[in-house]
Amino acid sequence: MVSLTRHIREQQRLSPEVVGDLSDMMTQIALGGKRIARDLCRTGLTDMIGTTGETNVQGEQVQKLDERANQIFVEVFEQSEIVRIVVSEEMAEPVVVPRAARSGSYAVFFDPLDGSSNIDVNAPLGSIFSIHRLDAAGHFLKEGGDQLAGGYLLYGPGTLLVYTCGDGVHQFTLDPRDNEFFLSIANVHVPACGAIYSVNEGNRSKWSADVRHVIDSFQEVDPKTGRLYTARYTGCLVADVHRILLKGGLYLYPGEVKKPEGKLRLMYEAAPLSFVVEQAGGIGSTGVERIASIQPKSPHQRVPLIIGSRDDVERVEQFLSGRCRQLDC
Ligand code: AHM
Ligand code: MG
Repeated sequence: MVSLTRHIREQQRLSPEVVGDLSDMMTQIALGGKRIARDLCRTGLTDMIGTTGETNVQGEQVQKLDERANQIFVEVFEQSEIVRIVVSEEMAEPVVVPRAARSGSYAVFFDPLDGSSNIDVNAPLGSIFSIHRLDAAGHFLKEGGDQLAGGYLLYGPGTLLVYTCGDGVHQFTLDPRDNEFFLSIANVHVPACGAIYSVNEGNRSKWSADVRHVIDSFQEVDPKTGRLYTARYTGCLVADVHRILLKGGLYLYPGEVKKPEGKLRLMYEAAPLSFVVEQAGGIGSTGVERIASIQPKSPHQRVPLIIGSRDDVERVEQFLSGRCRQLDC
């Protein structure tokens, strides 16, 4: 049994000093995940269902559990002497951690509870994290390709932690008997193509003709291969992308005619999930450019996301970027 701590300590690609820092930060993230998982186990028995009455920086209703999960992560990072900046979906402004205001050399971005519409119905939820090193000037808004580590927790029937620090993707499972994460899949590889597509088809009337054409193509039998896709959509990005990571296929949250930037956030949704999927051999794209090379302009910036198996995403990219007007090329 390989614990998360031991796995990080054995990372060869990073310097011993960075390995020590990463181990500390991942221990804190794992602690936050354990606390959230424990709260979620008691859904319906506490007064944590429903909204707080507040609206967050995204203009979305804040659920009580969104607020609780955010508080849990902020508390675990308040103990840190190395994380200087914390950015969360639930907080309008980046927060400076007092203990690390001078010494800290990292910024952590997180979505404390992803898939909030699933809270009331006991369906899967996630937490997403992304770690960047600050540069000499203390800048923390960097492109996805600059991440030191990224990953997510998935709260389903079991609790999983999936992370990469640029040397493959590794899945850990929380063993409730020991309250410890143990390695359950090393070096995850996303199949080069798959037969699952994951998109909210209720948004069809908001899409451009090109996006509609792409989605329609999943409902046709591929004349060359005979492949027919099947649809899966949970409403939780982490759960849907995790399925794609293990089984292949693609997840799409495209831009809309009146909202070309789409819904999902670059720094704590699209970039860390793209880091994971690309480390597993897949692609994270907006449809016209790779997520990893986008220069962020603001902490809560949104981007369209098309992510998953290499061949499936490339096929869509080639069509949407105008490089090929045939979807089967
Ligand atoms: P959230 O972080 O506020 O929960 O929003 C992100 C979620 C994703 O988990 C999910 O894929 C998507 O939004 C669902 O949006 P929609 O209901 O528009 O399909
Ligand atoms: Mg989210």
